[in-house]
Amino acid sequence: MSGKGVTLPRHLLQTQRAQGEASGEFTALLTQISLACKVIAREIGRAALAGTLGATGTVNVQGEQVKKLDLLANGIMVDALEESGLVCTLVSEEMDEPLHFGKACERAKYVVCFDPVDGSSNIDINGVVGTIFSIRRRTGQGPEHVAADLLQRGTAQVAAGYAMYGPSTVFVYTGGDGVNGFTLDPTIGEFLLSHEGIRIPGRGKTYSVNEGHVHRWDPQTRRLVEHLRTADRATGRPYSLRYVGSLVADLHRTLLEGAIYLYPAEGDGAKPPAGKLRLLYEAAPLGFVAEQAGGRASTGAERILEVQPTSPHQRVPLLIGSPEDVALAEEFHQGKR
Ligand code: P6P
Repeated sequence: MSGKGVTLPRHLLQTQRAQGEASGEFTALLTQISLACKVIAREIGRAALAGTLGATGTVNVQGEQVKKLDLLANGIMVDALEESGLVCTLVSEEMDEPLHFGKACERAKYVVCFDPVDGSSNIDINGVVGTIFSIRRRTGQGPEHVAADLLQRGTAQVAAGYAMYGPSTVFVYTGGDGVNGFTLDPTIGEFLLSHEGIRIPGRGKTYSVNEGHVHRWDPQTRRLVEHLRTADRATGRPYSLRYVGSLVADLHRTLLEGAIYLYPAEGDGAKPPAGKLRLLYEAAPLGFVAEQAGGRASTGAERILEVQPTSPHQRVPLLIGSPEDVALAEEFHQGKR
């Protein structure tokens, strides 16, 4: 699937020209995000030697342990996006409030939502982690644009993707015209096209979920997982369980091999069941990528890209992957099986 040395900037320019996008600002923004991901990859690669592993001792707006690399990567993304001059507002998992670049807001066209290091619980054990980003266009000028800009449905995304820091560093994105993957060639510091036109298989052979949480699931989710685990040669079951605990790693495998990743609503009896994953900078961007690769992304009840956000750090349940597998999961979720 090699792209014969096509760099990300060259691919962006070719795609933009084909789509008649003359401004070059979209290309510049994606290139700037990819630069930030290269710097994050470098920091992750040397963290054990630079003393940047481990936790900061603080918790984020989600109440989760913040790792040193979470903050380092967040700063790298903020600096890169501010330097671009193309972004008005940022939403990050690591920032309680949206960040507005006052001067840039006078002319910048874009809003970027991102998770600088997703799966950071894997960092200290040298596991795979990733950066997830989502790009939307601003809807208006002036202070009232904040809510309108940030709380747009996933269908308003103009681009989305992720970097995956694994045995190789991969950059996967969609601009609404299919999904392409690039692999970092560290000898030249460029992302080269390596996975052109990614298409997800109609169904897979694995399911990806944290089975240790089975006691928090609703009965429909338990029945779905039991169904997937039950041997039935005619329907290619049982599926195998694959769960990294890093959404980008689990999604990337699902995208390339087919299958389903699910993080269902979880309840502990005290509070109503709720999702864990964040809509603006996890579910919506990956849902855009999945759909553009021929897959699906759902809360179980509705298409992820149609969910109307109500707050920047809103969480949702997520079923994402092969269209047939997600459709099956929805049937269980909706009590049709
Ligand atoms: P659990 C990481 O915190 C994350 O947001 C995703 O990357 C990952 O899939 C999920 O949460 C893991 O959550 O509850 O299984 O540890």
